[in-house]
Formats: sequence, structure tokens, C-alpha cells
Amino acid sequence: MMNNKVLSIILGGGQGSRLYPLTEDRSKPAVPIAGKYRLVDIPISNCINSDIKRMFVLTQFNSASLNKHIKDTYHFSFFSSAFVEVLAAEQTMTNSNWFQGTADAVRQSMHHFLRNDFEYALILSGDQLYQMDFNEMIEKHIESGAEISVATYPVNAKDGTSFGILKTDENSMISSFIEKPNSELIKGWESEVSDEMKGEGRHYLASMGIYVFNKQLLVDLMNDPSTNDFGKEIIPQAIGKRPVYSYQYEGYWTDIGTIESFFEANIGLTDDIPKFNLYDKDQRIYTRARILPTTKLAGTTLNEAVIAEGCIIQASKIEKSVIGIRARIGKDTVITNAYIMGSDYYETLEEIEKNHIQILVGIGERCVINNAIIDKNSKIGDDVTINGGKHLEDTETDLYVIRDGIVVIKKGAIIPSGFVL
Ligand code: ADQ
Ligand code: ADP
Repeated sequence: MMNNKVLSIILGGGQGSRLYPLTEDRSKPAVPIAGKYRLVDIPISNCINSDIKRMFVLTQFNSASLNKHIKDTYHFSFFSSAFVEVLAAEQTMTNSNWFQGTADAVRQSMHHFLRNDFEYALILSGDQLYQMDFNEMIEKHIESGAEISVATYPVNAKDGTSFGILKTDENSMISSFIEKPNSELIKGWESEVSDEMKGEGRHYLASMGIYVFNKQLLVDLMNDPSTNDFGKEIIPQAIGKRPVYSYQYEGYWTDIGTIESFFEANIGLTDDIPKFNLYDKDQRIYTRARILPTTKLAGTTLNEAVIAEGCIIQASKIEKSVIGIRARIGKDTVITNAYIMGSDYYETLEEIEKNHIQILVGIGERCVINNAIIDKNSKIGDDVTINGGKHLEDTETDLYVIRDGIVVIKKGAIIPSGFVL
């Protein structure tokens, strides 16, 4: 019922440096996940499933692929007030800077938001994997008399250092907050959590970076130009002065802002019962309907594989891997623990012949690929070995980047036949 009073603001990404090179030539919300989606589809789908249908996506780059994706995917009825609008950092007469942080991004876009009628702003992160009904959070926000609500999630001490950690009183009002405490500082920030959480060592309440703000307070806070960030300034400074409440979330939620967490979240989809459920018809994840043909397989042993549509696969084995749209994989190739993003296009037989194309888009024959992310449109020759793992040091070349043992082949990279890593 409240949904027509809610405006959603999706923080689509700063520089995206932690997801580099996936963000080398696309904005973070456009990074492909789970074989056929893009990062931005997650918060947008959560909003649609919560019946919140007015969304702004804030991003640093005005990327053609993001705009095309949003434009081609989210069509609403002519008579509906629903929209998804991308706002890229823009230079105006009064401001020549890029967004300086999350709050600054909201501040600079405030004039766009204020053209809409709303009472509550739902501020979301663009790099998280979760399925959440925001209605419950908004209802609690109203019931408790909060002016700001922060969604929270119990984490362990190790993970706690990468989040805002908070404490609440017995009514869930937040009494103190510390942004990303180090392993020394986090001591003493334990909260009372359920026995189940205790059993898992998750004693610390982390901010999920998901906020509900009363409109007027947001407007007031944005009038102070000295603050640039929600986690570093806005939230900690509001505590004690305004009613700021915690809304504790129970479901699955993970941050996918780094190569390692992004990789693990994708490979996790191949689990017997994945924590992130793409098959739940009540919490559907939307994306572009590409009308691709079905996937064709020949001679492949599959085990725990997630395979998108439009692929042509002759590999001998695919295990614990996610294979994205239009992927082409040659004979006798073995793929394990890998996220192959697939391609934006196919080369036709005529093209291949006419242009004497030696290395086709996709993966060639007799390759071995393990612990790797292969970005879109890359061309991997025959007899290529890419064996990622902790034995490899962080590196960057023109063709690939290694982070935490995961080899990321850059978008469109051409890896010559016989290459070994
Ligand atoms: P971080 O995720 O580290 O911590 P931040 O880098 O500010 O915070 O990013 C939050 C979201 O905003 C991300 O989706 C990011 O891509 C996006 N973003 C960042 N800068 C942006 C910009 N200039 N323009 C548009 N979008 C931008 C935050 C909180 C912590 C909390 C974690 C939970 O600060 O308190 O624990 O989120 O993940
Ligand atoms: P996605 O399918 O992941 O949403 P895009 O919308 O970015 O990807 O691109 C898909 C479309 O882009 C393809 O159907 C194709 O028509 C076109 N395309 C992109 N790159 C190329 C290319 N190098 N050659 C031919 N077509 C391309």
C-alpha cells in the first residue's frame, strides 16, 4: 500500500575499481552475472517484486551497454507511473565534479528525485546478491517512527571489517555505528544475536548499505555539502540526533563488490541447493528477453553446471561452472570452476571464411580452464591452459588480470593458441 510513496535510488557504482577489469569498459551495474543477467537486474528485480516501480540508477559512467540494457529490458505500461532511469554523473553549471561518494551521488541527483512525489527514499547498493521484500522493512520503518532505517545482517569478526558495524538498544534503535573497523577496533562491537547466528560466529550487526530515509530528512541532510558518504558520514552523524533504526534481515545476502566475492557468488549458483534461488517464481530476477535459441551440447559430461541459452558446446567436460549466453566451446575442452560470460554476438560461417578468422569468439579445442572468469566476446585459441589458483600472484597484463588466484580474461581479449598460464 505504501509503495506509491517510495522512490528507489540504486547506487550503481563508483569507480568500480575492485571489480576491475570487469569494469574496464562498462559501468558496474552492467557487469554480467549468473550467465544472463547484469548486476543492476538484482536490485531492480527486488524493487519490482516489492511493487516499488520508480527507480533511479546512479552511476559514474554513462555507458551505452547499461542504457541499452535498461531501455530494452524494463518496459512498463504506458498508463503506469513506473520507470527505471539511469543518472550518470553529469557536469552542471554549478558542479564540474564526478560523484565524490554515495551521498554526493544522491545530492547531485536530488533535483531529479524531487520532480517525483514520494515520502520515503529507499537507497540500495548495486553490488549485492539477495532477494528481499522491501515492504517489510518499510512497514517497520513507519511503525517504529524511524526517520532512517538501516538493513542489517549478522556477520563474523573477519567479514565485519569490510562493513559498517552497529549496536542497537532493545527496541532496535541504533545507538552507535563504526564504518569498517579494523580487526582491533571491532572488538567490543558484539551484539545480542540469535543462537543460530551465535553458533555460526556471527556476533556483529553489519549495515547492508540498504537504507530507508524519510524524504524531508534526506533533503535536509543533502543540504550540507560537507558530507560525501552514507557509511562514513551521514549514518554515523545522524545517530543520537535522529531516530535511526536497524531492520535485521534473515535471508541470504552477499556483497559481490570484489573479484573474489563475485566469483564465489557465481560459482555458488551451481551448488545442489544454491543460496541464491533463481527458480523462485515469487522472487523472479528479470533481465532482457533476448529470444535466443536453445543451447546445443555434444559429447559433454556435465556436473554442477549452469548453462544459459544460445550456447554451442562441444567441450568434453564442464564442472562447477557457469556458462553465459551465446558461449561457444570447442571439442575436448575441460572447464572447471569457471564463469564463462559468453558473447554478445556469433560469427557466421560466411564471416569466418571471408575474413579468414583463425581464432573464433569463444573457447577453442583442447583447452583447460580452471579458476577463471572469461569476460564477454573474448577469443581463446586451441590448446590453451588457464589454470588459476592461489599459487598465482596478483598481476595485470593487456589480456588478463589475476586477483586472489582468479584469472580474469578481459572482455574481447584474444588469447593465442598454445598459451599456458
Ligand atoms: P561499501 O559497499 O564499501 O560500504 P561504497 O563503496 O560507498 O560502500 O558503496 C556502496 C554502493 O554504492 C555500492 O553499490 C557502490 O558501487 C555504490 N557507489 C559507491 N560510490 C558511488 C558513486 N560515487 N556513485 C554511485 N554509486 C556509488 C557500504 C556502507 C557500509 C555497509 C556496506 C554494505 O558504507 O556501511 O556495511 O555498504 O555492503
Ligand atoms: P547482451 O545480449 O548481453 O544484453 P548487448 O545488448 O550489449 O548484450 O549486445 C547484444 C547485441 O549486440 C547482439 O545481439 C549483437 O547484435 C550486438 N553486438 C555487440 N557486439 C557486436 C559485435 N562485435 N559484432 C556484431 N554484433 C555485436
